[in-house]
Formats: sequence, structure tokens, C-alpha cells
Amino acid sequence: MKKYLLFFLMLSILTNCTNPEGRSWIIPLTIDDTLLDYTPEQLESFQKRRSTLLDKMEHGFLILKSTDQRSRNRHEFRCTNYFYYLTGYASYGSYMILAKQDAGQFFLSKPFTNIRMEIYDGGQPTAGEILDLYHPDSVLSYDEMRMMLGHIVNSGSPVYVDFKNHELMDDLNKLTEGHPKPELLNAATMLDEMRVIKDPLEVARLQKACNITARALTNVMNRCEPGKHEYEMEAVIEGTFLEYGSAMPGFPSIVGSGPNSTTLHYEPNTRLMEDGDLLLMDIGADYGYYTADITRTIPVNGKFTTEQRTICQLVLDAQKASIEQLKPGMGIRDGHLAGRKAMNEGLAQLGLISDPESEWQVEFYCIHGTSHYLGMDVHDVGDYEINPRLSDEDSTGKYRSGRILEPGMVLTIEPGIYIRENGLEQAFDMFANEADSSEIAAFIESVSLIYEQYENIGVRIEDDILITKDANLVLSRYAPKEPDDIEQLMR
Ligand SMILES: [Mn+2]
Repeated sequence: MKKYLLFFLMLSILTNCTNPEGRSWIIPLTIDDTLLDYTPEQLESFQKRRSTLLDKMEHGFLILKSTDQRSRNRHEFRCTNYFYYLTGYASYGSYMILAKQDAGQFFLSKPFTNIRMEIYDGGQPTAGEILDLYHPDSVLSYDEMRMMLGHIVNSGSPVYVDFKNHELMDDLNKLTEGHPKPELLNAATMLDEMRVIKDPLEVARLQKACNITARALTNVMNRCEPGKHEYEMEAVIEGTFLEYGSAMPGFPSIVGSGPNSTTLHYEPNTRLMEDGDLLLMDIGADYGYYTADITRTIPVNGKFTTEQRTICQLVLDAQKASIEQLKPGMGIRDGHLAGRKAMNEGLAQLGLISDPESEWQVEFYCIHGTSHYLGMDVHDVGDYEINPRLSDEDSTGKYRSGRILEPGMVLTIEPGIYIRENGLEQAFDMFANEADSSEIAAFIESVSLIYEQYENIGVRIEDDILITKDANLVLSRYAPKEPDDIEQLMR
């Protein structure tokens, strides 16, 4: 018996860390859905969110709808984030009501359905099943819910809604026709602030989304080679997502090789990859309504050129300097500022910029910001400016550290350097407001010879960071990013 146990233990260790090609990188990941089960602990998370919201509501009602104009247009149905956030119920066409009165009441409706819809789309849960699973105070039929909504919006009580959900707003408009206009308040201001700080259930799902995405990246590292298309790598990526229970990507996968590595939001993913190309992948699995957002840049043939490795190392060093800044008390832009400083120095050393103090010269290579919130949306909701940190450098007003970081925030750190083919010609148009043309001409003159050696190198390295009690945790830590590790995996 003991022998068998040992055998199965060994087998499970092997299957956990070995991919079909045999080269391994250990990522804790199993094919199961326990994180999506409605255990008492998970239900408590949703319950807690509702009671936090009720505490924030001064009076009146909150009305949300589970569908909007976008939810039906995705790869798979995905109900609206606010509705899911408060209910855990991925329903197609339901309403929820939170009432401040009587210490808080929570109503859910059954989804709208009819016999044709049932034949086409399948049956919907019964009122009893909804009650058992999601614990509302009561479950209304679709028609009862519409009557209750009409009553509430015409009662004169203030009503919190999601102004961006046009389906909901249209519904409420119809219900108030011929009545005085109700007092509508924006629910997003309360909900967005709550969503900035992730609870343990959200962190667990983000971690799994990151692990699935890391596995997708290592699978590509195993299978990438010249003569394959970008979309073949996209298939490996999104196939891996599905294999581990992620129904869809959180955003369109960016899989750009060669010159496409320098296009920030490249999406066609159709190019035939060549020997000597870089491949930039900016991808994220959506798992249980939470998305990862990880970028890795790899050599298509498995070995970086000297120039590619130099730029990768520079971006990586900048990224590590950024991550080091992320802890409670620091500002949300302090990571960006530290990374920019490192890139400034590195680019000047390489001769790719002529003036290390010049903001626009660095901007020429690194055109985008370094961080955004991450959660249910890839660019997640939340305010970046409130409660700002006044940093030491801030006397000039030039360096704005931004909002003070708190435990439970999740954000990306994604510096990049993009050396576009014929990019120097764009400098005049790009910086017409920042510098006069003689200054730009002098810059081009001084860097052009070196620039040519680095053309078509686009490198972005992006990790997902949880702010912890006194530092941070890199949720995307299982995706290899050191050049040596990447080359070893691709060998
Ligand atoms: Mn990002």
C-alpha cells in the first residue's frame, strides 16, 4: 500500500511540473474548480461586500442588472462586474436590489425566460436553487421584480444605480415614464472604492489567474520556433487558459513578433515568426471574474541576441527597481518614477538618449505609464489621485507620487522599451510641443547609428503585484522573466 502511495505521489509531482515537451518550470496549478464553489467561506465574502456597501449607503436602494450591452458581446457570456461582485451569481438577465431599510434587505430576481429561450439556451435555476446558493432574503419572479422596481423608482426614495449600464438605465426610464424623475445616485463611487482593496477570495482567484497565465507562457516557451505563426502561439496560450478552467482571456491577447513587438496594442497575431525575432506576449487568463495581465518577451529561436538581451536586462532592472518601491505608505506612481530613472540611466549609457535629464527622450522609447489597478477589469476601477503621498522630490510639482498604497491593492508594473523601425522620423511629430526642432534634430543625429543596431526590439515585462501588510507579493512570480531562465526553458 505504501509503495502505491509513493508511486502516486511521485506521479503527481511529475505531472505538476512537467509539460509535454519535458522541460519543466514549477507552477502550482491543478485542474479543479474549488475556488468557484459556493462554500460557506466564499458566500461570506459576498455577504461581507453587501454589508460594507449597506454601511456606505445613507438611505434608499441599490438596483443593479446582471447584463449590459457588453456582457452579451464577449467570447462567452460574462455578467456585469458589480452584479457579480455583490452576488456571486453569474446570471443572464437578473436584477438585484439592496434596500437600506430594516437593517438591509437583499432581493434577487429569477432571470427573464420563456419556453423558446429555455429550448434554445437551457433551463434556469429555480427560486429555491437561487435561495440555497446565493442566500438572498427573497427571490422574486422576473415580473414581480419589475413591479417592485417600478414601485421603488417612483417612490421618491434615492436610488443608487450603475449609470454606465445602459440596459439598466433604459429599463428604469421606461418604468418612470409619466412619473416625476427619481433621484438617481452613482453606485460606482462606492463600489469602485471597495474594489480597489481586494479581499482574500479575490486574491486567491487573481493568484490562480496568474498561475494559469504563467503556465500559458511556459508552454509557449516550449513550443516557440521560427517558421510558426503568431496565432499558433496564441492558440497555445488560450488553449492553456481553457485547459485550466479559464473560460476566456481577460482582454484580447497581444502576441507580436519582430516589428510587431514594438506595437503596444498589436492584436492581429497573424505574422510568420522568423529566426532572430523577439516575441512579445501581453496576455491574461480570466478566472472566476478576475483577470491576470502578464507580459513576457522571448527570443523566437530560443536565444537572445546581444542587443535583445541588453534591452531585456535594462527593462528587467527597471522593473525590479519599480517593484521594490511598492509597499504601504509609498505612492502609486513611485514605482513608475523609480523605473523611469533606471531606464533613463541605462538608455543614456547605451547612447540611445543624448540627455539623461530629458523627459521627452525617455518618453520616446517608453511611451506608456507603468501601472494600473488589476482585478475584475484588466484596467480595474479605482481612484489614483485621492489621498496622495507628498514625496521628497515633490517640491517642484514635477514628480507626483499619487495615491498612497494600502494592503490589498493589486496593480501591474510594466515598463517597456520600444525601438521602432524608422521610429526616429516620428520624433518631430511626437514632441512638437516638448522640444524645438533643432533640439530634436540634434538628438536624432547623436543616436541614429546606435539606434539602427536595436531596431525592431520591443520589450515589455509586466508583473501583477499585491500590496501586503509591509511589502508586496508578486502574484505573477511563476512566469519566468530572467533571460537565462527563459533561454534554459526554450533549449
Ligand atoms: Mn497591463
